[in-house]
Amino acid sequence: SISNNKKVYVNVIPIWTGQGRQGVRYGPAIMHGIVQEVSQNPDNLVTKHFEDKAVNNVDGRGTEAEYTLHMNNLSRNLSACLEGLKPGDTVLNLGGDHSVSMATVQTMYRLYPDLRVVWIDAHADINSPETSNSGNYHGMPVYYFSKLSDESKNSGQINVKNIKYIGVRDLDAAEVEVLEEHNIKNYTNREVITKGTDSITEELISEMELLKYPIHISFDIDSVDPTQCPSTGTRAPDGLSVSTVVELVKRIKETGNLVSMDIVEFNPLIGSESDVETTVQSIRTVVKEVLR
Ligand code: EXY
Ligand code: MN
Ligand code: MN
Ligand code: MN
Repeated sequence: SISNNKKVYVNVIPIWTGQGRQGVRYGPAIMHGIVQEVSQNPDNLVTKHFEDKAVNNVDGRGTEAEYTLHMNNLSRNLSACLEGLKPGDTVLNLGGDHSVSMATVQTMYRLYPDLRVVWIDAHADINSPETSNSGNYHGMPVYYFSKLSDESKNSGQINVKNIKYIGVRDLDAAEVEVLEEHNIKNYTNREVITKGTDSITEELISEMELLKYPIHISFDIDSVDPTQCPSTGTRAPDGLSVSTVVELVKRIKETGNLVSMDIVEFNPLIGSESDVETTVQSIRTVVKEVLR
C-alpha cells in the first residue's frame, strides 16, 4: 500500500455500565488486537487506552445526572486525546456498550458542528430515561446527542435530520413514535438488499450532503445477523450481512469525509468459543475495510 501520514486515533474504551450483561468490557481489548493485526501502517496508529475505572461508575450506572456527567467527562478526555487531529485522520472508538456514543458523538460534534451520523444498529437507541423500559443507557445515546435532549445533558445536540439509521429492526413502541414524529429514516435490511448498497449510499449522500460534510459511523455489531455476529448482548434476527456493512463503510469512505467510527457491543462472554471466533472474524472483516 502507499505509505501516508494519515493517522488513525484508536480509543479503547471498556464502557459496560450502559447495560446489564457481564463481558462487554472485554470486547475493546480484543478489537484493539484486531486493529494491530490488520493495520498496514502500525506507525500511524495513535492509541489511547481508557481504564475501566475511568469510564465506569464504580457502583454501577448511577443516576441519570451521574451517568451523563460521567459521559461528559469522558468526552472531554476524548477531546484532549484528539488535539492533534488533522484533516484526513480518522478516529476509531472501540467500545464497550453503546452508551459510549453519548461521549464519542458529542466529541466529534464539537470538532465538526456539521457532523452527519450514520447509525448501523438493530436498535434505534433513542429512548429517554422516561421512555426506556429497561433503564439501560446503551438504549439512549441518540436521545442524548440529539436535539431531543437539552444542552444541559449533553453538548452534542445534533439535529435529527442529520442522523440516519441502517438495519434497525427491534424498536420499543415509544421509539417507533419518535422516529415517525421526527421523520427519521431507517433503511431496513430488506431495503438495503432490494435497492443495493450503492443506491442507499447515493441517497444518504444526497440527503445529508455527505460530499460536503464530515461523517461519523456508529456500528453496533448487533446490526449484523446473529449467524455472523452472535457474541453480543441484544441479538435480533434478520440482520445485515457483514458484506453489506463492509460495502457501506467502503462507499462512505469514498466520499473522503469519514472522520470517525464506533464499533460497539462485542461481548466475548456470550456464546460458544466458535461463536466468539465467528464474531471476531466478522469484526476483522469490517476493521480491514476501515483501515484500508
Ligand atoms: N430498546 C431497548 C432498551 O432501550 O432497553 C433495547 C436497547 C438495546 C440497545 C443495544 C445497544 O443497541
Ligand atoms: Mn446500539
Ligand atoms: Mn443494538
Ligand atoms: Mn425497552
